[in-house]
Amino acid sequence: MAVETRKSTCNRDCPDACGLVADVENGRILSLRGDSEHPVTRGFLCFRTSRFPAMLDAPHRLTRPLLRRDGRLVEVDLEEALDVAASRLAAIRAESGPEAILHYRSGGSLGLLKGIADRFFEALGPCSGKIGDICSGAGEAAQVEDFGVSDSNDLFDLLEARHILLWGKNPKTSNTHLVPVLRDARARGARIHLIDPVRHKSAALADSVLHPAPGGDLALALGIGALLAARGQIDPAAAERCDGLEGYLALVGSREPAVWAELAGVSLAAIEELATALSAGPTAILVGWGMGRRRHGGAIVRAVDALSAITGNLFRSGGGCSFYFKRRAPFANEALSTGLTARRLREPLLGHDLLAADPPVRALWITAGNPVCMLPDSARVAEALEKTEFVVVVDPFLTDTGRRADLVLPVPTLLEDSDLLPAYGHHWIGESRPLVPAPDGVVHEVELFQRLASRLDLGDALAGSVDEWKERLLAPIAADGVTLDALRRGAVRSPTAPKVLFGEGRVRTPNGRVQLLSGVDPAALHAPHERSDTYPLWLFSNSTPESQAAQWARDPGERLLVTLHPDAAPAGAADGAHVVVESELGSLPARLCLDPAQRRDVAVVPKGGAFDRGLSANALIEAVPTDLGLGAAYLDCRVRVRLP
Ligand SMILES: Nc1nc2c(c(=O)[nH]1)N[C@H]1C(S)=C(S)[C@@H](COP(=O)(O)OP(=O)(O)OC[C@H]3O[C@@H](n4cnc5c(=O)[nH]c(N)nc54)[C@H](O)[C@@H]3O)O[C@H]1N2
Ligand SMILES: Nc1nc2c(c(=O)[nH]1)N[C@H]1C(S)=C(S)[C@@H](COP(=O)(O)OP(=O)(O)OC[C@H]3O[C@@H](n4cnc5c(=O)[nH]c(N)nc54)[C@H](O)[C@@H]3O)O[C@H]1N2
Ligand code: SF4
Ligand SMILES: [Mo]
Repeated sequence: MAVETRKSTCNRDCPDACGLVADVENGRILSLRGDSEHPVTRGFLCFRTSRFPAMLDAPHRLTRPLLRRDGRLVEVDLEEALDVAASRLAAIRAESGPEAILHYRSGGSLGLLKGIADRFFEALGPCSGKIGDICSGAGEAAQVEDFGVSDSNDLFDLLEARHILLWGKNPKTSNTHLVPVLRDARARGARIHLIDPVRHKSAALADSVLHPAPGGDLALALGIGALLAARGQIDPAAAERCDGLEGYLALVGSREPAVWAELAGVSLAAIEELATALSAGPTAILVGWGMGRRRHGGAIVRAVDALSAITGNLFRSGGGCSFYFKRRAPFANEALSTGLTARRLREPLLGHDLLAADPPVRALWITAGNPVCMLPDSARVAEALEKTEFVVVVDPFLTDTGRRADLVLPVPTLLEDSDLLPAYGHHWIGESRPLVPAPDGVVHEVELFQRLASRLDLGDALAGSVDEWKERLLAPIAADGVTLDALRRGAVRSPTAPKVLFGEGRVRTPNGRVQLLSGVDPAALHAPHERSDTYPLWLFSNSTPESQAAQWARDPGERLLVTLHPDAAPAGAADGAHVVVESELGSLPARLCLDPAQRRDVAVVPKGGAFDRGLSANALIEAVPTDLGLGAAYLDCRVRVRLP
């Protein structure tokens, strides 16, 4: 059989939404690479997705539904699985109302059509859902408060920047296709400043690297503001473009820059350097998602936003304060979901809220997520699932969450998918189409929910082919040329995204003015320096190139890998030693990696790993919400590392 070249788009929870190109023979992928015609992908893929074809045959790949019988998960056919799902959902709804059914959907696929699950549970009830966002909740809420929207200048507008602040960001690992753009900007003369308590690979991209105290960024940003004010470097237009300038200036002026520097755990010279970078713009700030995952994460992002606004960089080409690309903006999202729910449980406290729910949640439906590994206080999440009467998990693979289900329904993987993929790291829209067919009996999620809907007499609420659903979502931009035909020729830039987001000098708040931060919780400033002799280290659970959250592209090993400065390691423990990482919540066996480039108060582990194998950092992390947006404060976790 001839070798055919096919194209698709990666649907992973990643900012890049890469164009994929595969050579396919006889329904098998011979090679997978990045699309060289895609302006952002530029012909390469990340470690984890370039190795994904091997996952199609992995032992935990699901090709048939699993149903719990006599305590064990056994394979059944799809008809039987859907009959069981429909009859249990119908019975629970009849007895306890749709409120007793909770639908939890995470970002395992960023395809818009995965929202068909939301539509199903709206039509069935509305049923219960979640509120909050463990990924970007605090940062997004902060930007919406300040700017009325969380969106970005065009990605390639970075080429106009003279300075770029990578604030809590590790693009070499988690936003790989930003790297060539940063290199190009640097070749055109931009200086890159990296601000992160952890030393990581992206330091190689930067002209200057600063390692502030964990969570010290609030003091750092306020200190930079104080220095800009003292130097008379506030943009004259700021008074007109911002509300609350007086309050902001009073806040930053409440301490000397040197005092802010000390609170941030940096030198005064470091604050001076960043203030100079911001006043010698255009200066772009790229705000990482990690910083928001702290108790005061919202305040931190607001303090960073303020720097961009008061220096005028926010409104300039080559400037901007980018946290997120508002990927859903151009679509008819209401065709899929109106967001109706019976009640909402808090995502960062899901384990707690499930156990405490009154009336109880009797059926829990989990789509595209692995909460047992990825939500904080994972032992409690696992307990909550085990205590729930009927748990359904929809996933291409068997995960720790699936192992606790009563029913597991397989779906296509990213190489077999068909969907629309706008990105959260640039403004190009891609379409995914199967590079290879899904295994026999594994159907698209649209069809899966349609078959369930017909068993539950939901009428035509979900009716339409996959392509018809795509066309409905594209309706508002079809006249601008974003059609399925166009997408099949290559990714198309969103016609609604301007090159410079706030180029007219106004933001999207009701009065068009930036809402500046003008007060902070004093506790937020002292948190970084709170000394704890019992738990002296801050646990960073950061992205690693080898995995997408809990989905590993290679075996993660027998033990959690923990990286420490040699001075922070237990006395006598050598590189590779077996150690134990302990928090107030739990402890995990680990393997030590010594790195003299790290701060002495940090411990770095991978962000996601298997809970049942003792590899999930979330067994150590308390479930605490962030100050804004109901995110999870994953990074405010203190640990100690000791010998076993
Ligand atoms: N390889 C890979 N790529 C991924 C993912 C993955 O799991 N693996 N996940 C994807 C997902 S879901 C998302 S949301 C994005 C994640 O995007 P990010 O959350 O930006 O990803 P990380 O690379 O973990 O980077 C977080 C960085 O924030 C830093 N940080 C933490 N606390 C602070 C602080 O107080 N101050 C400062 N200045 N920095 C701090 C951490 O040290 C770390 O370097 O990436 C996506 N890309
Ligand atoms: N300690 C710590 N915990 C964290 C973070 C951290 O930085 N530190 N980061 C947080 C962040 S940013 C995020 S986004 C979350 C991620 O949390 P999750 O989204 O729960 O993480 P994943 O392990 O990626 O789980 C996604 C699942 O979706 C499945 N999947 C893939 N494609 C499809 C599909 O098309 N349909 C369906 N139904 N399923 C599919 C995958 O096989 C996988 O099992 O984790 C959070 N947890
Ligand atoms: S995971 Fe991200 S970087 Fe990797 S192929 Fe997919 S979109 Fe590209
Ligand atoms: Mo995320």
